[in-house]
Amino acid sequence: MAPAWFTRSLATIARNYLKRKIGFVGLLNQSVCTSTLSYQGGAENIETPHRRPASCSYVGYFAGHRLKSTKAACQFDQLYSSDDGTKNQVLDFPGGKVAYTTEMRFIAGSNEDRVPCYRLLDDNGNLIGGSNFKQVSEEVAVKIYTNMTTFQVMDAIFYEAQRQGRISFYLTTAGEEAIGIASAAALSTEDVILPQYREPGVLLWRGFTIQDFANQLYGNNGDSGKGRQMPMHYGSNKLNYFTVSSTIATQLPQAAGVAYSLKMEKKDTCVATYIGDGGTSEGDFHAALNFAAVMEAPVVFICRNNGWAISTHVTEQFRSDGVVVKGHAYGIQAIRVDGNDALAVYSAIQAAREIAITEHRPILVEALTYRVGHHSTSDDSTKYRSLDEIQYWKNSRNPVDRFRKWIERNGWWIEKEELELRSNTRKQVLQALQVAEKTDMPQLKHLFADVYDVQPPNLVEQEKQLRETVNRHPQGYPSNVPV
Ligand SMILES: Cc1ncc(C[n+]2csc(CCOP(=O)(O)OP(=O)(O)O)c2C)c(N)n1
Ligand SMILES: [Mg+2]
Repeated sequence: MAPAWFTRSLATIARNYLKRKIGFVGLLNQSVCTSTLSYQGGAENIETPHRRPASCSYVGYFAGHRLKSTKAACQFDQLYSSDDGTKNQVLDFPGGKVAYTTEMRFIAGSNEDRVPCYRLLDDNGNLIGGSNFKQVSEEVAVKIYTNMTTFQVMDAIFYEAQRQGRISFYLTTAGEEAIGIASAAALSTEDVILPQYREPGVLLWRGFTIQDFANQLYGNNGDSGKGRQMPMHYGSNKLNYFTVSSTIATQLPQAAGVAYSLKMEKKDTCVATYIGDGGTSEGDFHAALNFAAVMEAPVVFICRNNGWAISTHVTEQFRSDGVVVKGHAYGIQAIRVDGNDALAVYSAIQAAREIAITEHRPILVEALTYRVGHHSTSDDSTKYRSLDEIQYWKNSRNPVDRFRKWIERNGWWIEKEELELRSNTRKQVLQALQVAEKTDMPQLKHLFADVYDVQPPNLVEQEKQLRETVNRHPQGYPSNVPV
């Protein structure tokens, strides 16, 4: 009889052959979503790395070209079996008893099927029957929607302001509005946020005004950061929102530390920290997950997997089934959620928060979404992805439209309110830009303040040198910044 590994290899060859033949259909099968909140873990199977051409079909977008499409027994479960007659013998080892086996078996790097994606609303905003979810009140649902709409209007105008040269840099959140805003709705305002950079929706939810956003983009006297950060690097002490850091993933180990301190202080709060798919390749991501798991820190790691890290596609980013499976390696419960379904995001984050606080443990949430805009105003995403792909996500998988259809069907929202909201927001944003433009800039001295109680000699020297340089070359210094 052929050994088990030989039979498995033959099956793999046959599957690969079939996949090449049925490719497209197989990919469709993989993008199926589910609506249960009880998933505990899993992994996938991979084959030869495949470079994804920019023209690749958007239908199989998250299916990944290296993943198998056929159904098979979960190899993950096999990890725990030792059905070879030696199961009664165990090694007593730190962390628990380990069963012996005589079968030489390498653990599969991945599973056949991809981890399902939790969703509640279909693409047309219909609530999927039998859904298991945290109820949302009319008040919260309408606020989620009005925040998403306000954000959309604000985002579009700020982006245009950058194109007109009025501000130096901008990043849109288009396509990912639901993640920031619905997660903020599920959290308490006492929970501490350590953001990446595409979650200003959390700030909007917590009361950061349109004027606050505009002031930060201009770096004027109204900016609580006193103009020391690039545009988009929002922060608010009052709203428990750490200032954005450009350096990818540094917020994650910090979030584990903040969460640990909340636990030591016996606070009934948690930390929510955000990261993009690209950031999960940083060492900080792995250190943070491990640290949080070992220290049992109440932190919800929310990964916005939007398929791209600037121009790097996810299939070139990792070979695992996305991010959700990485929780298992660190002993962290994880869930994959449809990031374009605000109701599912709200429900999953609320459940994650409850577990984090009551059980003192971290949770990993992978939200599948799509960045409809360019990475930033320094990027042109049409150079590495097709217009069809962008249009598909913008139109057919739009998170804001989907949620609106649901609240309209519930009788919570009507067209008239929509028109008023958009027109009022537009006026407010334009007004905020004008005010920000006219507001004075912070004095030069602020560049050297607020880090040390007493300025150290090197900073004293640097400030002196800068002032001398400004005096020598006044024409090279911006006239609107008071010395
Ligand atoms: C440590 C570090 N490395 C590289 C960069 C440059 N950088 C800025 S954003 C980014 C991509 C991050 O991935 P992701 O969040 O998935 O990107 P997005 O979805 O926003 O395009 C990179 C490489 C950085 N800011 N910090
Ligand atoms: Mg990304």
